Amino acid sequence: MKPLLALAPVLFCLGLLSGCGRSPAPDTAAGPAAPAKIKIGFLVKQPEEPWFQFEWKGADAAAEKHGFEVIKLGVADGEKTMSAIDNLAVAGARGFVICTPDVRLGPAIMAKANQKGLKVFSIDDQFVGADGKFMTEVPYIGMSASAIGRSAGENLFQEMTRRGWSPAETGVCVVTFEELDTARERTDGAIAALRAAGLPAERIFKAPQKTTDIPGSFDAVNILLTRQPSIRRWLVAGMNDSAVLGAVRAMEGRGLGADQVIGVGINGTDCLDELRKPAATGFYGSIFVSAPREGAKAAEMLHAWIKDGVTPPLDTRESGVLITRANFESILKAEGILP
Ligand code: FCA
Repeated sequence: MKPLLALAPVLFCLGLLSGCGRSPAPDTAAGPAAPAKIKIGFLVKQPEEPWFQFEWKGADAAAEKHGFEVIKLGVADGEKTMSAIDNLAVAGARGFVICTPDVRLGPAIMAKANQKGLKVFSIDDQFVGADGKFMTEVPYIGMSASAIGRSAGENLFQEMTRRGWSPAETGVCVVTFEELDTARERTDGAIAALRAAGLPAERIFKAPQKTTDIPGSFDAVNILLTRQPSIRRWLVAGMNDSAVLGAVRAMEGRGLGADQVIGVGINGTDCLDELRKPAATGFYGSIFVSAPREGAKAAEMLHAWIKDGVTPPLDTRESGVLITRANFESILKAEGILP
């Protein structure tokens, strides 16, 4: 083991967590010390993405309300995930919520958590077992991925019809990340809705992204646009806002702007700066799902499981609603996302 890595739990313990490893304060003359708060971890694969920051916000609000503590950590890969679980155990956490960086880590995460006596609640990206099937025995909360994808497709078609574009002169760019089930279910849903609305299969083009961020989508869509230079009107779908934002940027690079591009993302949290731009862009809207609500629910269910032995439901799904430049502020204010 690298020396720094070996020191990591100790540094983590000393630096990040006050009270770590200490026994509860002794009773004082003023009365017995308050019982130590239950601690849970909340590990996310992409802490730089606003979606996950909003999940953390929701978890913090739940912790405040119910009197527990949340240790928030980014886990970009398998190694970081495994050491984060060790660190949580050292810090006295009793369980954790996790959006794993790789769904195939599910069995390894469960083995490590069981060894440390930690309860696990999975969020967004459902664990996949060695047999390739979802690990449905691990409690999970996430999007109704197919329905939300279909909603993106339906809204794309509606806006295309409103603009009077014909299917024959329109291309559909679907930014895909099919190795992740929730992503594939969303983009398959969008394609199914567009096919059902009458878009011909040969006008639908997949752009597979290598990484699930804006640069990953930008690169994938540039390849598609080089192959299809004659298409000058595009509908854009993808697994989340970042996928659609990368596509919109790539299209702008080819001179295709708000009049030629209709993009509908998913999440509704990672497009706020885009929707606030003074002039419209090709990013028309997003299917908003409440990240704070998901984060809060996951944290609350895990806390109740630890504290009172309330077994959480194994599968909880959240639905979504379209936001656009016209309505995002009022919807997100009502949801508590915007002040
Ligand atoms: C995945 C995506 C996130 C978000 C989440 C619900 O983890 O990477 O952007 O859409 O599902």
